[in-house]
Amino acid sequence: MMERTFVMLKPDAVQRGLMGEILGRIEAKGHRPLAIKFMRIPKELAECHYAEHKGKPFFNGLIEYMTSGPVLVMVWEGENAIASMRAMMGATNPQNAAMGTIRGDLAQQTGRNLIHGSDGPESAKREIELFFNDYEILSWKRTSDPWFLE
Ligand code: D4T
Repeated sequence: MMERTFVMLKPDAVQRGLMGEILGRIEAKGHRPLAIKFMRIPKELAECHYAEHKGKPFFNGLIEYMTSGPVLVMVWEGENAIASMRAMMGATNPQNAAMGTIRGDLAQQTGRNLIHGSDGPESAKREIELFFNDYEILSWKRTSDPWFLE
């Protein structure tokens, strides 16, 4: 099924110069970018994005980390894009993430795990709407699309 998912390269990915490496993996997989924005997340937006974790012991540290520098927020479209992105990312704790995944190959700990991807259709919709206006999201096809999906 064709799906859209929200993906964020967190401040450590930007600071470590890993944007190109990670974007390259998503592109090479065959997903299609619909929106890409480089931004600094206001504290209120970070708290809203992670509202489900409010009150947990790691919440304040998480908000501090997510607002500590610029991030790259994106909408990607592709076949089963939500589960596919989660699989490419690997487990939340990089120590448990399989080699070959972004976190397994490139990260060390949960509090510095490089990337966020929506965990289901509802969160994808909610997160896309939280970070993007409709006019920022492009509908387009790539000439290479048929080489990924016939
Ligand atoms: P995100 O949402 O950042 O893609 O991560 P996940 O979807 O993989 O994992 P999550 O929602 O359970 O956690 C959100 C965010 O909180 C940080 N975190 C999480 C943390 O610092 N300590 C913890 O114990 C947990 C569970 C990392 C990701």
